[in-house]
Amino acid sequence: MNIKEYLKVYFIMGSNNCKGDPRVVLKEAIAGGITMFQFREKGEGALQGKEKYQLAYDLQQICKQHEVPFIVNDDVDLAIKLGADGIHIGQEDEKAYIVKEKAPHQLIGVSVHSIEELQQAIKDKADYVGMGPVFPTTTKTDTKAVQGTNLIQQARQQKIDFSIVGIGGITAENAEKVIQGGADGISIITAISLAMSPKQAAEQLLQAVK
Ligand code: TZP
Ligand code: MG
Repeated sequence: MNIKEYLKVYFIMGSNNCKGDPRVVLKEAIAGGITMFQFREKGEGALQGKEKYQLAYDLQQICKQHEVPFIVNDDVDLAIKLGADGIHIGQEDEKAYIVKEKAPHQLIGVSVHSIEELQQAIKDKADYVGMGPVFPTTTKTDTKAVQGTNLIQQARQQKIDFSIVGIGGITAENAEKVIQGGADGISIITAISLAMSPKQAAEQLLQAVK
């Protein structure tokens, strides 16, 4: 499967995005059809040290059992230690080309907010970029301005055929807009992590991007 297929329904989660056990949420989300998973343990009450490692390990095992790629957010050392399938970094993290040098066999994802940042990510040999927030979100408080699908559309107008996933406030109701805007997939936190049924939520999101 290529990266654009993995990006279709890209679920992101850390322990503070769930009410219950994140392991249970992830198993349900996988049963619903998510195509890739990112462990993003940050913000208020985030686990640290051994506890963080243990949760990451458990979630990675669940992904392995179901052949879902497992990506680690920010923490390059953790990603390398676990032998994760990939690493996702932001603009304020280590530079993508340095991460690629450290982890040449892992997928590298970068959050970008402009065409310049997109071009840089491509130069740095990233494998995909995340663009957002597409819609308003309360999950991440230090986001850039909401931009709809403008930047994604701009990239496509410039014939940039790079792998792009939208992020921020995406639900089954608005997911189609993101794909129509030119994204290869959607990445979501709370529409799955806080759903009454993460399985059903994932199914509906998958349906919306098909
Ligand atoms: N980056 C931009 S918006 C966002 C991140 C990590 C949060 C997305 O969360 P949700 O709950 O899907 O809006
Ligand atoms: Mg980061």
